[in-house]
Amino acid sequence: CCRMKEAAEHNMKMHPMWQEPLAIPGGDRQSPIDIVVRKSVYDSELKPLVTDYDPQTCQQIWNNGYSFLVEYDDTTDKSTVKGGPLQDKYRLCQFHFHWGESNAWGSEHTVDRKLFPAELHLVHWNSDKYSLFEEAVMEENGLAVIGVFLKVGKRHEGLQKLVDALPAIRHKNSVVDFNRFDPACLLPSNTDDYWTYHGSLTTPPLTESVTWMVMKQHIEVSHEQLAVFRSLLFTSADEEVQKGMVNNFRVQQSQCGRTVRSSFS
Ligand code: SG5
Ligand code: ZN
Repeated sequence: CCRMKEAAEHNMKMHPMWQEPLAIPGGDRQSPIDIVVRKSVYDSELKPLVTDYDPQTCQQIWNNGYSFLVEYDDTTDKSTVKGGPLQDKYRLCQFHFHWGESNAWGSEHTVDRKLFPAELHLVHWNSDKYSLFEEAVMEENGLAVIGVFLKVGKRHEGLQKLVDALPAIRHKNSVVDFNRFDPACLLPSNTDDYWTYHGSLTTPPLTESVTWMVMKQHIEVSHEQLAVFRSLLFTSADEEVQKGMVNNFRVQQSQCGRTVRSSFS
């Protein structure tokens, strides 16, 4: 664990967004990790995930200098996930992606060390137990994140509406209205098969409050669509030296004795 923690600290110091010194939490439940398929444990109690998203809750898309986030109105239970490994109902607040400068890497999680060119994260917070994201983010079972791997292949129709909005938020801190986007269109056709484990946020505050649910099935997007992700910038319009937004993933963290469970055998 310790060596991985050092590596993570090094990675954070180098990070464009993570410029301040950060208190790292305990460190034995950090994300992302490599999912070792033959070490994952099939759990027949793991139910299918139930997502119920209302596209009307989609509000805006913004470049936060690390990724682009599609944000949802989370003041009511209109867009939620339950089931799977979850005891409670969790509300969608945003989704975002991590990607590489080339198609050879970019994902945060890996499967048997296999890297994917990008990874989607749908971030939800426990609205049965907490009343705000900010409250849930500190707590055990506070957050639930669905991870979906992206592979390069044919163009993804659902993703294109998003891709078309990206030129308007090229620079850090730019925001535009973005409405009626159904995040369900980005899920693979089979959401019954997934891996789950207890982990953390992969960006500050790195809190160990996340139930991760990583889909076994990937989605396909075109090289051209990923190229538009890569045309975004880490930097704001007034900065002299502009930096392309690529490789916005955290280094892998140690398993530290955790078990990854699978919903499928
Ligand atoms: C938290 O973690 C952060 C996100 C961050 C994800 O949800 O939220 C907060 O800290 C809100 C107070 O950051 C923001 O929303 C910026 C305000 O997402 C990103 O920075 C985009 C990558 C990271 O979640 S993750 O563990 O699924 N990668
Ligand atoms: Zn993420």
